[in-house]
Amino acid sequence: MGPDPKRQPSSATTGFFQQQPAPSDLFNEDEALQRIFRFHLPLRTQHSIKPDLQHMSKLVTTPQILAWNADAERNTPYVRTWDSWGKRIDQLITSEGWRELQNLGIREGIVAIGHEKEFGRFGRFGRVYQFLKYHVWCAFSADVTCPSAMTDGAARLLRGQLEKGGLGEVERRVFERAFERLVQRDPGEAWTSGQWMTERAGGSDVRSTETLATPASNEDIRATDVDGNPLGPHSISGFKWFSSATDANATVLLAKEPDGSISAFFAPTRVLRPNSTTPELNGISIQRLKSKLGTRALPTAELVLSNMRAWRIGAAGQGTKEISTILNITRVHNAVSAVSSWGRGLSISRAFARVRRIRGKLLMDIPAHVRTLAEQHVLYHANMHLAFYTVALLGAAEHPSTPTSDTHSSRLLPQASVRHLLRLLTPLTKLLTAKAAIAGLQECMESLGGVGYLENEDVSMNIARLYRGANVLAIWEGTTNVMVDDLVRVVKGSTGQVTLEALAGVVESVVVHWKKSGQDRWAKPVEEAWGEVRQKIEESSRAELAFDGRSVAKDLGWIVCALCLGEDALSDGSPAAFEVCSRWISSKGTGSDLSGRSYVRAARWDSIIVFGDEPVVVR
Ligand code: UCC
Ligand code: FAD
Repeated sequence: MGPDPKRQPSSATTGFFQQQPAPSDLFNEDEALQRIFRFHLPLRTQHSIKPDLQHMSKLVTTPQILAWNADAERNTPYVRTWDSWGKRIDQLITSEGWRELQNLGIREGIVAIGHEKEFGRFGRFGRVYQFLKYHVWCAFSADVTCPSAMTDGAARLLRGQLEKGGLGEVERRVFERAFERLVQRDPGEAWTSGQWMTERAGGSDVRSTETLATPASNEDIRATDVDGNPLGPHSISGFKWFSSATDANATVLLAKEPDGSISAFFAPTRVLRPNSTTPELNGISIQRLKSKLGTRALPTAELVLSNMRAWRIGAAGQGTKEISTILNITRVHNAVSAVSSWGRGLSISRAFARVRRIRGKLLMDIPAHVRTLAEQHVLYHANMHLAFYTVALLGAAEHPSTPTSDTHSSRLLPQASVRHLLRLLTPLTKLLTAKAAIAGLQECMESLGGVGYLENEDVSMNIARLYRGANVLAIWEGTTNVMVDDLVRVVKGSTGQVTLEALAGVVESVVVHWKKSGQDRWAKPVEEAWGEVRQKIEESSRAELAFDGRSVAKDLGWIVCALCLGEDALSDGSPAAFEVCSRWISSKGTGSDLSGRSYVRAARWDSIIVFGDEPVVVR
């Protein structure tokens, strides 16, 4: 049908239409990501993995992937509780988009890269590779990255149990098979895992867990898991208040022992009853799905457990300690999710500024607009470094035999200290990146004006969706104050002094390097701030420190980001990287330009930070 001839043309149908912004692919365009890639990886690894990162970066914005994202967001999950014959089935229905994206993540090795032997040649760099790819993927994944994070954590936990040894033969077989499936790249074979900790009485405080584990009775002994392995000897009954991996094939969960202590358990979610070839739920029923602000494609449920058969993981009563292996992995995923969503938001902001005109000028030529973006980019660079420093520490801690001396980041990774630094930085990074990304995505929305607030059908341009989703990053996997509490647990715990010494060693070695390179203006404030925060930590009681913990976390985060930004800038002498580092340090982490340069010069630097184009003038 052509236009209605009776209708008069009006400005609703003619006149100005905004040219659509076109963000280019993230891996090539995101300067912070590019710098991280070069900073944390030796050249030979860069060459090996670059084609895969470029492939992923192009793939995520292809029409098919965007359509799956739109489908997953539009067709949210629901539960078919009963079948037509009145039988309770609790069938979780997810969209095609969700399932396809989950399969894509599996095929692309989003979990596997961190574990698989093929990538053993990357040693400690496997984790950096994994999370660079994850960064490119996350904003286009409709949050299938949530189950993949928990799957990664579960794989790490089971691998640790297998390495430790001491398992019974059947248990070992079950854990080995589960591990193989969790790190699979074939979606037909792969498993995802959940992490069921939270109950009504407490998510932060899991000591109030009510779900109970008792020895299983003999009558169920003949049921098996889907691989024909026997089920575990524990029977778990109770209620889980939040489960985000409701479609998972397995789960790691907490339950109370008869003596009241808390243990961790592993269970398949589906089992085969005797004489049946149709898998059934392993004593799980879905009470309802949660209605949420964001992460709408993700099926988060309340689960009733009734005689769920499970294997205990580790020693009885050590559940919190055992499951913290998962927490420490998922918190790293959380941090990279935060910077990934924010990075995508900024790429949309940049693209919009290139096409939107105000008073006849492109936004990218309006200094006040670019100044706001420049401030955001400084914060983003700093938080990217924080996230990927933690990732690099994770890789180094998991591969103690691979040397840490062949990258630009080596001063930050003294082999003997990586374990302690990782333990300290994991909660710190989780809490700071989540908060920064939420605030940052708000700025990204605002930078697009009214369009930024819209639930754009084209998910590649929908910042509102990213913003809604990001808000959970400060809540799940431990709230901000719980991360502060964990930080205090580390610095005031039995290895607190060793940890502070480890960080002191890095500060000292970096500061010496900076002074030798003529960067006293960075060295002095960082040295001073470290001295003050260390004194505060050492002189405060645990309670005092927890009370004022957010400010301690902020100070520590500022120092760590400064160390990374400075080392990175010195690695290649990039003027833009020098400027970012100087702004971070002089503004005490607000990202503002306090150089007092003339308006024209300052605006030129803002533009370089946001849009690149290095100037001839150096330092
Ligand atoms: O939210 C969830 C899933 C959401 C979806 C996942 C998405 C992933 C991101 C991807 C984005 C797309 S699952 C639920 C998450 N729940 C939490 O994070 C719980 C928050 N609460 C805590 O973190 C608490 O700090 C607890 C529960 C871990 C600690 O409680 P307690 O009972 O007070 O613990 P204790 O007694 O202080 O610690 C018990 C032991 C101690 O060791 P020992 O006995 O040797 O002294 C602690 O040092 O556990 C040790 N421990 C740890 N060890 C505690 N936390 C840790 C840790 N993080 N690392 C190592
Ligand atoms: P509470 O623990 O009651 O916290 C309430 C407030 O008290 C918070 O502000 C908190 O910061 C504060 N607080 C608590 N302890 C301290 C302290 N020591 N010091 C200072 N302040 C403190 N859980 C799972 O187990 N598996 C899942 O798959 C899962 N998926 C989720 C998905 C979504 C979308 C959401 C929103 C949550 C999910 N959760 C899941 C639950 C999540 O991990 C918890 O909500 C979170 O850990 C907080 O626990 P809570 O809700 O009981 O809040």
